[in-house]
Amino acid sequence: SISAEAFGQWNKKENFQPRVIPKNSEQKGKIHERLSKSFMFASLDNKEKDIIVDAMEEKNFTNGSIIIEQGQDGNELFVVESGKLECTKVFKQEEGPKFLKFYHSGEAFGELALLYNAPRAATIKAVTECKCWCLDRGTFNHIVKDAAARKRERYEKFLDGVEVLKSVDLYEKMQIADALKSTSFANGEYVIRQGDWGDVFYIVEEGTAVARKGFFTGGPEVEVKQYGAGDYFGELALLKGEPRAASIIATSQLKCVSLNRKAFKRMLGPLDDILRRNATKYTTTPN
Ligand code: 1OR
Repeated sequence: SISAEAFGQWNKKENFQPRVIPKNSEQKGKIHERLSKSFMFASLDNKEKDIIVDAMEEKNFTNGSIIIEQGQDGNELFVVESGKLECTKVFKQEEGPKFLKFYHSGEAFGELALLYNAPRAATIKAVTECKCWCLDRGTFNHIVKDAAARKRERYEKFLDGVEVLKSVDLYEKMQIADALKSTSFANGEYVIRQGDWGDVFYIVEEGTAVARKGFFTGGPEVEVKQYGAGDYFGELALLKGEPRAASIIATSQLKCVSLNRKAFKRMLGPLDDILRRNATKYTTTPN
């Protein structure tokens, strides 16, 4: 039998009629492209993406318009098509607004009020003429919200404990969470093979692994490093555009979260210096 509550949930989903705002195929193509660049939408399947595309409404703003005002209720999320917007926040009334960041084409804003049913956490103002795609709360709730909120919740504590992300603020960590994929490996399995081309960066979520390196072609692999929860690997190939410099092998049941090259560049770009500095500590001779 099915509980009343579960039935209610299911019933609500079945009855949901997402809004459909007519668009030509060029507009649809543009939105698809923007969605694929926004980590919150990138993991949706094609059918879900189509629903989002249909529900999006084009909105144009003149330079100087306030699109979101801190403290107000919010019912829409925006994806930037073109133009530049500025995000500011008042932390203390007496100090006035502080600049947080700019938004450009492909980026989304206004997600917090929808994810957490909270007032707008910051103000967003157009600083050029802007075109945005705007998604209503109903469609967001039905298609994106649960999965996104679960993912953020699941990774919040973990990412907070990752040493290399110490300088990254919580808001940005939650965007990293949107982009993370989780992968498991058996004891003894190769996660990375020296010499391969690689596009993925890993952080150990649970378990252990080692790095082994062959110092001449066909020579034996020597263990050069050990990894546990919170440690990362796979950054060198992404930083330097070179083949994998070592093999990484699971030494227990291993669970990792990973970022692809695009997400790595965008989310961890600001950590470039730290990652490069840390990499100079890798031993260059067998020990
Ligand atoms: P919203 O629905 O609250 C304002 O409307 C939007 O500003 C918010 O969603 C985000 O999309 C965007 N803190 C709060 N909101 C932010 C922040 C932010 N950055 C962008 N928004 N930061 C933390 C400040 C302590 C991030 C700073 C990089």
